[in-house]
Amino acid sequence: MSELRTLGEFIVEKQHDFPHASGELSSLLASIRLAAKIVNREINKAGLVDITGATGVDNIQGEEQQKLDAYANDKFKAALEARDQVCGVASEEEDEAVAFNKELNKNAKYVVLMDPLDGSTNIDVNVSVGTIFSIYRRVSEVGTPPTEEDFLQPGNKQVAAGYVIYGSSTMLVYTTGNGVNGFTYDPSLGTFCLSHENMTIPQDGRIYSINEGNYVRFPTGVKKYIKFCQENVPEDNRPYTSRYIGSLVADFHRNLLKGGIYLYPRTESHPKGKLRLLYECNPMAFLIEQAGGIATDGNQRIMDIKPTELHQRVPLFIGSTNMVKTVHRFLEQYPDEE
Ligand code: AHM
Ligand code: MG
Repeated sequence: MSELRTLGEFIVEKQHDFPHASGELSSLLASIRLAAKIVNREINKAGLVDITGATGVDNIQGEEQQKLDAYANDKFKAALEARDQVCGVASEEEDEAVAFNKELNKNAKYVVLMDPLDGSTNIDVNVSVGTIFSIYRRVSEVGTPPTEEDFLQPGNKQVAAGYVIYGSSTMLVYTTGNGVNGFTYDPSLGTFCLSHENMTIPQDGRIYSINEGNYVRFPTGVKKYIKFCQENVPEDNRPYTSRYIGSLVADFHRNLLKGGIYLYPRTESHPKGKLRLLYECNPMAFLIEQAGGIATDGNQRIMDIKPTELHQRVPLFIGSTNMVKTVHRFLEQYPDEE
């Protein structure tokens, strides 16, 4: 790891990748970096102060909101609103998209979509959680409030996406469409330092990540794929291994480094899958493609799906290219009646 290259410097160094947006995107990423540090500080105190547990409020999707969910949402929103690049955000924790109305945000060109604290049910048990973000250029006219159209763009229009993983160390991993780079937080310096340059995912992997508790409710093709992993040995002669943390960010991060596949298919209780297209699937799909992998809903490329609603859910198959392709073969071979 090079302590000599900080995230801030790296962003500025790379800003020529954006001829029409040089300083703006850099400043936007700086607000995400700042909010990540604040949330990281708070997460590290979990257990010491009264910040774990539920708020007693459910979010729009009927899921119990955790105190840190609400905290992270507020901090990311505030950091983005405090600068003049973002005209509005959509968040997993907000019912509707939020338009920033301050004079400062009037001429902003970007919208941000985020899952401020992914995997938050893991906080109380000291397991890794994360923040996922996705950045788009608005399509509506600058100077007017953002519209639904700005937030419902397909993933292939993302200009940047990334995540922060609050794990055994805290990392920020992002892409602006020119590869994926990872930065590890050094708390003694208060700085993210470049630690994982130009991250790529192996084409083949050995890890499959899926909530097998839902096995009987999976589509037949997915069941067959799981059996395939259990009964076969990859060419390198080391058997497949099952790893599931239940924090998408953490499962994704491990698979990105080691090679693997993460699957969240439709189930009886979640007939469209559980994960949200805009806050979770699209940003992760952008990252995985930039790292040389693929992401689909079992049928089509995640980033080509035209969103119809903010909190839309889709099945997700994401990771090493050859593993996702193998799942597809099983899904085609064993189609279920819908
Ligand atoms: P969340 O955004 O409400 O935390 O839900 C998303 C999480 C993912 O991080 C994780 O992979 C998945 O839900 C786990 O779901 P399940 O418990 O159904 O396996
Ligand atoms: Mg989530």
